[in-house]
Amino acid sequence: MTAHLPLTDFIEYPQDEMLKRAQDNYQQVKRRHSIRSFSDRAVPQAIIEQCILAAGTAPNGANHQPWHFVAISRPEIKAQIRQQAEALEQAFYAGRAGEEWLTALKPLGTDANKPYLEHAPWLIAVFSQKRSEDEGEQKTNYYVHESVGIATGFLIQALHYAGLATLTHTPKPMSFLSKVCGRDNDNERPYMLIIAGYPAAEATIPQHATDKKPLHDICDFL
Ligand code: IYR
Repeated sequence: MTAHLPLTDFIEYPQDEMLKRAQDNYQQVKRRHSIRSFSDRAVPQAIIEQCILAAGTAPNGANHQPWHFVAISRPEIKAQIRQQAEALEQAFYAGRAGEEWLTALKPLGTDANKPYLEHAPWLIAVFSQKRSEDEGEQKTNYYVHESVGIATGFLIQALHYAGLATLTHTPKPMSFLSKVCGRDNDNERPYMLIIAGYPAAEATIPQHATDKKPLHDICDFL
């Protein structure tokens, strides 16, 4: 028999309150927008730590927790990331993306310049792990992509809830992040870079990004 504990921290709400909570949560998450103009105002590490702890509670395969987060605030490391990401993005926007992809990005107004990679106080690199080490033994991880995707979602939500603006960034290829973060090994792959901080005073959101599909387009009830 494996040890099990009683579930003591589940909170039951009356159903009218559940609906209100669900509505409130929707209104809160609706206010999360990807922005591309960050202030250089500092954000205490203690806030980032709590958000990463929240990400680490994500459901995942066999509870192997196949992730690692590298939270970067040092200006010289952010400068390296900006320089290398921009070099890749230049090739992407110069044609590597292909015509269809570039057309899809037009309404967002993005380009190869990524000043926010230096301006924002925090860059959080998320890595996935193929294997975990447990008391010196190597074990295979399961549902790695799903697990790390959920943890990244939790992280974005935690940062938003804390009061920070975010942007997801996936320069292609991302292998340079492994080197910059000192995680260049056979077991770990860079998954995503999350930029977090205060929005710059002039921050905007592309109108295109506010056009969300209605419920009947994204859901069936059977
Ligand atoms: N990584 C590039 C391009 C890009 C791709 C997608 I899909 C986006 O939704 C936004 C941007 C960039 O950051 O500019």
